Amino acid sequence: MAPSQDTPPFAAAGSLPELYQMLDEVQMKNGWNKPTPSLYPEPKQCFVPARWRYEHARAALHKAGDLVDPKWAERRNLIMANPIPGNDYPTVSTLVGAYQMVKAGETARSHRHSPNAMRVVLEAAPGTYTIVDGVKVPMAPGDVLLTPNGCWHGHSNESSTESYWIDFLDAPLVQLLGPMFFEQHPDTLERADRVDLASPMRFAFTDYYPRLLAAAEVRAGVRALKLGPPELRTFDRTVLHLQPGTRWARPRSTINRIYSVIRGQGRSEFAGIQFDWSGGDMIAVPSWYEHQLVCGQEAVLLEVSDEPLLKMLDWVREQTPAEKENA
Ligand code: GTQ
Repeated sequence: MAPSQDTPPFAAAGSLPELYQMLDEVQMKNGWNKPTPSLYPEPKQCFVPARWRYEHARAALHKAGDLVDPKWAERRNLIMANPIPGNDYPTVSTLVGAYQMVKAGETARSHRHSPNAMRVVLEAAPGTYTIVDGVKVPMAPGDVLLTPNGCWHGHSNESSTESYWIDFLDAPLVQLLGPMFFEQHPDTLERADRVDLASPMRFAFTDYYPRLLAAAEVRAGVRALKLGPPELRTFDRTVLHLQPGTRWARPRSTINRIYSVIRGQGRSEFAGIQFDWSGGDMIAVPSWYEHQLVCGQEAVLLEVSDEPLLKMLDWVREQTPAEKENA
């Protein structure tokens, strides 16, 4: 093939640096001398373990109640951005967690988006609802609610006290892959005439908690109950009951996790750092961090993880004891 006029004079390159310079002209990079390898022996730890205090979020959101009006703000929420330089959004690579508050008598307008969302309720008096596709779904403390990809959802606090909860979304994954869509509801707050106590979008605390306590299998002092169906394709939810005196070691895993504390208190221990936690706190455990869950008295945690996504792709892997030994 005869070189055309816009082919750099590769044949005349006298050295590799000269070749690289010519490659620049045609927007190509050599793959044999990359400054950072594209493939590496095990997962990088790009994100760090972190803990956020509900006490801090609550006080900040209470003040934001004076300063942030849902007439102009889409949501009154606080993002638990993983504390690595330059990051302002993901909590772990695929997921984001946020605290949200809706004042007594207030609504947060309806919208729909391609990210899947889920909430766990921290404080809400009767009369607090998420409106999902035109149906009022009650929000009570400990309840877990789903708003899958494309479902209209808004919030309405018809009680006389502030309602607080945690939102989980797979928006960081959607940002990475590209298929982001977001739309406001034409009616601002979607009309809803019906309350559905048995909505499939709601895992009521009063329903799952007794089932969790009755779970037959106890591993290292921990009972686990996966909530669903319905399921989301990208992340799942498991409630954990930690018996008094639990010390549960979880190996390095490719799964990204966010824990939130439903009841009780305890500690998450990582190599080099540990975080105490109590009701409403959030803990990020990005992929490939070994950790231990420790509690003196009993505790209930909600574990949110991207395991379904990784499973779908055949990328779930844990470090084995032998691999740990040789590391
Ligand atoms: O309440 O619908 O924290 O759509 C982020 C996106 C909350 C919500 C967030 C959302 C919501």
